[in-house]
Amino acid sequence: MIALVTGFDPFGGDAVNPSSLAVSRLRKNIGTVTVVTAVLPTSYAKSASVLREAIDEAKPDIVLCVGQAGGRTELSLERIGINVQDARIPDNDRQQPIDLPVRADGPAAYFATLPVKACVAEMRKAGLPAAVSNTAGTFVCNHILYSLMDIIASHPAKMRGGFLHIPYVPEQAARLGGAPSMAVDDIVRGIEIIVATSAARTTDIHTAEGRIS
Ligand code: PCA
Repeated sequence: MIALVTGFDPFGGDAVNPSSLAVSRLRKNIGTVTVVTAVLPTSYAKSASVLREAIDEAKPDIVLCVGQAGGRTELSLERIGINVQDARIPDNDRQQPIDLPVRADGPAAYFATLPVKACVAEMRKAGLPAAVSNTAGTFVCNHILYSLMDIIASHPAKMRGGFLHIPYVPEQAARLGGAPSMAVDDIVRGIEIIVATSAARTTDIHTAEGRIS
């Protein structure tokens, strides 16, 4: 089995993006899964075509895209990507789409097809703070989750996909005063657990993970 795991390059004035830091430290083999990695540009215009190329090259069974969500306290495995682009800040191409769809004629949303609740349960068992998230926001990460599931929907090969939002790393939080953070080694462990759990099972568990907000 092959897993493609992607990170993003730094954006919004940050010197690093913990997602690409963590992805570069992944083991090349997790159990029987071969791990292939790529870094996507934080760009509405370019990220999906770079992802598409990486998918066509790696021919993965599982795709996990990872991105930074500064301010979050947990490893947040996303349930859904929506057909909305509404940027709070410009992306790395200085583009700031507001109230535009990801794909004009596309469905309103796509669900991730990784077993998100089982993955969250396994991360917690390993002592990592983790949660199912019901919004990936409306910036490039949501764009790429939606685009990933849109690519998968029409791709001739069968694969499953999902998206993980991760907190700042301590080096970023040290400069921000009061922001939550997580050590990159813990983020790496979380990603490896998601890959292993997704490879081991195709169905999810039905635990209560609903939230009021
Ligand atoms: N986080 C951004 C885009 C790139 C990244 O790492 C987001 O949450 O949309």
